[in-house]
Amino acid sequence: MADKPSFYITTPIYYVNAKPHLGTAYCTILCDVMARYKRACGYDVKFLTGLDEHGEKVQKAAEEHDMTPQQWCDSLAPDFHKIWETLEISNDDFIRTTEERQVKAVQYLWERMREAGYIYKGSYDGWYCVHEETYFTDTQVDKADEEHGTEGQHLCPDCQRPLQRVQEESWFFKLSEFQDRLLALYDEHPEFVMPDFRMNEVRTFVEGGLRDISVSRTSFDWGIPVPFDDGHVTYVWFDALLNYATAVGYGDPSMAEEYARRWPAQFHVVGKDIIRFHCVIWPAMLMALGEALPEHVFAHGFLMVRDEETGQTRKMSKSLGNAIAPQDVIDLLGVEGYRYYFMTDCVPGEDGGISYGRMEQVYNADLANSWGNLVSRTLNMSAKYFDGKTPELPAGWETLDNPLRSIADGLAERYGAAMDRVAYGVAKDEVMELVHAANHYIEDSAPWAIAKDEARADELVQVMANLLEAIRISAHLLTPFMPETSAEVLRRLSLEDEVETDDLLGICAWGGLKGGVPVTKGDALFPRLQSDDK
Ligand code: ME8
Repeated sequence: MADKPSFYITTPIYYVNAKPHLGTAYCTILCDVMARYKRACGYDVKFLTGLDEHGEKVQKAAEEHDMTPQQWCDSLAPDFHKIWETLEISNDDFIRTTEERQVKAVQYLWERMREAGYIYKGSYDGWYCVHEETYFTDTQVDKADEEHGTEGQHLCPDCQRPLQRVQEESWFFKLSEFQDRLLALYDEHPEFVMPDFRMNEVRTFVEGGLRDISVSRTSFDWGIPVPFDDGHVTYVWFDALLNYATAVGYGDPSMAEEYARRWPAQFHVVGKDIIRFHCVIWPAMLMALGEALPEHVFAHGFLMVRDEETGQTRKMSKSLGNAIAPQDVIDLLGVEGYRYYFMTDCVPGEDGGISYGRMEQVYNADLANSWGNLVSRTLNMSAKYFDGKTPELPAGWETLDNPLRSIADGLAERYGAAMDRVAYGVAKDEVMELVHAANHYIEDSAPWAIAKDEARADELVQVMANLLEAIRISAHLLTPFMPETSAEVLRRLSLEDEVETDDLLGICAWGGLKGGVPVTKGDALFPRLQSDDK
């Protein structure tokens, strides 16, 4: 492992105040696809997800359920583990901020911050939104009140829920000292914020001036104690952001080697709602600590529900009655169809308009009619014409020109370039070009006609080999999206030893098919959906 380059990718740690939903699943699958792709490219991947368990919001939710905050967190954590397992999430670690490792790391952070002189004690007087766990200034609140016409009631600029006035003694982090260094970071590393259009938002915010932020609370106690000040607990974001470093051993001498190898992270994937925390506060915290900065923060858009009649999109919410539960989508599309739809039909950086109609359309067109159909027709023909096997392959079969080989040449590289910039839809289009071409090739070459003519036996071998090889390569490239069906396709071609690869480029070179080995026809991979199935 140690000789492979490290690739460290993280999801946000989700609040335990609610069960996992389509949005949290979207972000987690997005990371999973990248993690699987990078593993297949030979990286030693660490993929982290977890739960954000402290803060007032969690404390309140626990009180409402007559539980202690820890009991409340413990009661919800299994739901996350369960849904991630169902959705084939291949995370290597799962952090909960109530774990000992996080408590120790946060307390270490406090000591380092104090030594470095980047915190001081003061008093906070301003607005707080418990739902967003975010502070707001009078100016921000006034502006939002004006915009939303809230008639004297002060509402959260982000979520429009009523705000609290907070007046308490607090420790502050000197964020204001980092404006220049943050702007220099954005100039020198424009790829720090992805996609690039999100950078403007971050830059404008920082250019507007930064205030020191309150990083401890005294009015409730569900948080990590500040080690040198009784009665103060850590502000939930000051705690939460550190999880990414904790999980690779920040502040733990017994993990020094791991930390040196893993940190900084290559990718923090987050929703667009929390980029300020990740692109402003987090790098400033790391600068204060003298730690390296993550390479990329990728901000994905929000899932919006598209009304099939009007075509309009709206935020998904329980109160609007348009919320879709992950299980509803799994019931309709299966897990792999679910992953494929969200990862290839929603553009990761933008808001995605989702609808059941579109899900069904994508599933039927791409998976049932194209990919599934290609596999089933080709494997059936191979089994029929070659006695349950793939054809014996004559030397040099892979050197002959044909329309599929010309698409497959350089395909893994084109696909990889798209995957690296999280353009999953573009990567999928590259693979689907080969799949569609293979379906056309079946029609054009009509193997059933060739099979009737003994004089054309060599031609039949070549045509079937080309088709099977196109399937083998497509299965590999679709693996990050649909790991189980791809593995199944490879097994049906007696290529089980290829399922786990760390040389995606090498394995996708034209000509890797095994000749004369059993093929399994198997059930349809993606049975066609009829509209009334949902
Ligand atoms: O913010 N569409 O946790 P959170 C797409 N604990 N993604 C969505 C979404 C939607 N409609 N709704 C939520 C927190 N998400 C903090 C994070 S990290 C150190 C601390 C996803 O449970 C999206 O990725 O509110 C968003 O950023 C995340 O869930 C917020 O999860």
